[in-house]
Amino acid sequence: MKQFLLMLLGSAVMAQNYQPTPDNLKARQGFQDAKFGLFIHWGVYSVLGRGEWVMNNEKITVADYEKLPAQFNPTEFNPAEWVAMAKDAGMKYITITSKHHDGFAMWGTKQSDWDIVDRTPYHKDVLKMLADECHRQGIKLFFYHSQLDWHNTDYFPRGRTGVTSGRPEKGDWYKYLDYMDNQLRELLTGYGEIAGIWFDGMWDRPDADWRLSKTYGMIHSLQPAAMVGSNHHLKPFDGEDFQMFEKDLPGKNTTGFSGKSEIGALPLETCETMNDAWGYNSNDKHFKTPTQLIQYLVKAAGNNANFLLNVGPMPNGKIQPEFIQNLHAMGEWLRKNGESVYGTRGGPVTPRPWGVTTQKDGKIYVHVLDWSDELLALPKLANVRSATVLGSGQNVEIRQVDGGTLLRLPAGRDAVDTVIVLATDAHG
Ligand code: H79
Repeated sequence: MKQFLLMLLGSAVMAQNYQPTPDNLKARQGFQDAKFGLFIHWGVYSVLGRGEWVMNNEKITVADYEKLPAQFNPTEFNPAEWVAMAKDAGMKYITITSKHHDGFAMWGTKQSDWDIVDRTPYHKDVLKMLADECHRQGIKLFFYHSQLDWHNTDYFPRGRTGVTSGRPEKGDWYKYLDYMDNQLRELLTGYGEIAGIWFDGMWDRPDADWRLSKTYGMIHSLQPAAMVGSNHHLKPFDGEDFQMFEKDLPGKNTTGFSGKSEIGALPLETCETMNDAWGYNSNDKHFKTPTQLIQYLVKAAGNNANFLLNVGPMPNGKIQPEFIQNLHAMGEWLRKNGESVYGTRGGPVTPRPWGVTTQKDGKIYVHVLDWSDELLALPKLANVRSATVLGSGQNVEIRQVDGGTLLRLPAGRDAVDTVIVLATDAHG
């Protein structure tokens, strides 16, 4: 009984022992200010051009999948171009797959030879090349890291996926976790300042002992400002610094797996694809339009969340032109309207069918995304001194009425987003 109580006490203490450093708290603010990032899914799967789940979906065995690296030679890869593209789009950080579910390391890991340096004719550490360029151009870099592994034999007992990989029915789980920790240590010691680690795949074995406190503790001790997040589709665990939602705005569950993602108190992020694929899919022409992408960014900001928008580069190292064009269009919009997004937090009016609000520095930005009528009624907003259209500065009539605040919207509505700036007395 006594032992049981001690155990309970132990786990209660363990569950609450993470104290973020001041630098980490500052990084969280900077992260929320940044609002817009580039997600990059790149691995040997790009050779097949059928997405990053191809090994699992097409039941490719490890033995056959191991034939891919020999065909992966991204001689056209130019990290300066990628970073310039992200900056042109108005993105403030990059999150790239260091290892996806296929276990293939996109850097010269010493923990195995299942990596780009040892197995491909390219022989170069693309993460190092990208990290150096990010530091040179002053853009933050996160690593996406899959905890799930379809290649490592010690990922055993296996979970919901990766069961058709032809691996032996035995393995040492804790040896696998050591391997993962050792790989993470390489990433956090050999690549300069890392903004954070974006974990994915825990949902493959929801009941396994993932030894999170050890892994998270190691990351926080190696780089205290680096932010840890995990796409486990649950509410955040102790030791995490941000919370992400895959293909869903916070609180929404259109994917079917965000149902338990209760919104916590940490900085939020939502990620989306430009077509329907994360990893390069040569047949996927289902591109979202620039308007849809901009509106998603605005809605994310109105939901107090960042937007991490994905590209899946081709096996030659280039990014397909459709992606580049749409990213450029987003940058054009942000160069004119970025004030209403960057550095903001979710506004005083929670998201509505007509749009969202954001706020910063004594200003409320009313983003009218879908409203054709002249009058827009908001809940009562006291202390508003003036209302103008962002960009033109055109005056907007505002009237306090019983039970609310009315805006008379300009006749020429912007098809993407009509932004009304309310100057308030409150400074914050
Ligand atoms: O990296 C990208 C995807 O490859 C990865 N996350 C993004 C960022 C991803 N992996 N899986 N999913 C997205 C969808 C997850 C589906 C799930 Fe299930 C539903 C996980 C648990 C329930 C399907 C069914 C997979 C396991 C059981």
